[in-house]
Amino acid sequence: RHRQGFTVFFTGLSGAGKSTLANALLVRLLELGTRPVTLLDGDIVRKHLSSELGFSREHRDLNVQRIGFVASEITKNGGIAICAPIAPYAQARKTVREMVAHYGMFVETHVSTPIDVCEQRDRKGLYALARAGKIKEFTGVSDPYEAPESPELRIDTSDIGPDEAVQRIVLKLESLGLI
Ligand code: GGZ
Repeated sequence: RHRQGFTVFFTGLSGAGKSTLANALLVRLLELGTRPVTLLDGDIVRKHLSSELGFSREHRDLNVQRIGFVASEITKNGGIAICAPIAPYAQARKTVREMVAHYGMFVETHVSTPIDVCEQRDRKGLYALARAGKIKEFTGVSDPYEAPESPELRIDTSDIGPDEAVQRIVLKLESLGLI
């Protein structure tokens, strides 16, 4: 049982709640203990794997590709990868999906919290800086976000809290026979 690995890939705007959900899901999956779990959070990857990259389309795509490669290796070896980059471009997400799907399920989860909510939260003050023109190419302000058309899951964190969101993801993983 549970021999096959899988990847949960969160995508959404800055401040949408990707990291919060990814961390809560990590805790839950570790409790279940079915497989080793690896979290590839956006800022951790940026620090340790993509420190030379900026936020042009090319650099974002390369960043997302690297995350996808690591996730596919984890999936190949029977583990669980949880990824949480913005990943604004549909084509890059599709490439990652194909890379992972070769070895196990790719559960794309769109964290669809509307931009006005993200901007009202503005926990790191980045939206204010972006509006003031002090951060260029900021997703949702001066750079695109291509929302997924048919993700496995869509979660708006202005509707539900992290516990309920994690419960929904767990139910999805159960219905897919993954846990
Ligand atoms: C978007 C930016 C930018 C720009 C810095 N656009 O909320 P955060 O702060 O902690 O997470 C965001 C993070 C985005 O990095 P990712 O690797 O997830 O992006 S991508 O998937 O597109 O490669 C944000 C911060 O970096 N940040 N400048 N211009 N977010």
